[in-house]
Amino acid sequence: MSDTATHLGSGKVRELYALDDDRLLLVASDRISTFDVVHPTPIPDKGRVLTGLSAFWFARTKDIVPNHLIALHDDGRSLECRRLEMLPVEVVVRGYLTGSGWKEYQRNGAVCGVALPQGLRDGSRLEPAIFTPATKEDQGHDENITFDDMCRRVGADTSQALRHRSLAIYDEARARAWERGLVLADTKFEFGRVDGVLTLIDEILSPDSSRYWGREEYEAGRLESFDKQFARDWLDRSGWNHEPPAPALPDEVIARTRERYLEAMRRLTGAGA
Ligand code: PZK
Repeated sequence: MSDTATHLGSGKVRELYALDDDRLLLVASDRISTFDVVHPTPIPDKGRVLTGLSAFWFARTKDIVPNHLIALHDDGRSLECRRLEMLPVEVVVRGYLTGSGWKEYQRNGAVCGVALPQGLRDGSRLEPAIFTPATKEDQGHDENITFDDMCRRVGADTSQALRHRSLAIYDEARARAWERGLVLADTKFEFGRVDGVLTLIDEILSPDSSRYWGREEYEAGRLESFDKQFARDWLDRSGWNHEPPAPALPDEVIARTRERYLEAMRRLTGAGA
């Protein structure tokens, strides 16, 4: 990294630096969070896997929507990107009903104002996938909003363009993931604008910005995080109450979790199509 980079902020597991007025550096650490709490023990190679996957998907989707990526740095875990004006919404595309979408559906029969058929279950595949925007909250969890709410915040034309492009990227990624033994349940995108051009930013289609399940497990009826399930299972057995501080993970759990990240990378980016 440049000696003169200015630290702009920290996410739970990432750091953001300004290189100059026009360029940022997004650095993914090896830190892992579960139940929203960061663990004291890193997962070796996790930052490199997330950054590599994000760069892979930026390259494969650039014809659907331009993105902020300038270069993947030699350390493998830093992305140099264009600094631009962020839109004040995040967008989630869901091709499977689970998590907060499943909760909302059980209450309302709809998610973010999108009505869904009756009788769906946790994990039901959605065809077509649904576009579910949310506000970005400084503290606490992002709040789901309807498409009309989104239009009031960022404009109707922008909202329609983001919906169309987000769904197109998701469809492409879901199809590839499925062929390669993964279920891309849902994923979050953030966008910015530069000279009026909508541009995809942040990291995309990584296991931290997306929910990936194993296809084999899914087809057997199990909705298990492809990457974090070993850690979650061990934590459940440990009796941890999900309050900070998070316990250190044992070496065996670290090694198996690391292997899952590497396997996700191999499946999604590896040779054979
Ligand atoms: C930007 N974040 C989130 C990420 C953090 C915070 N291309 C861009 N232009 C301007 N701003 C951002 C981006 C991007 N990407 C992203 N905050 C601002 C974030 C990682 C660590 F602390």
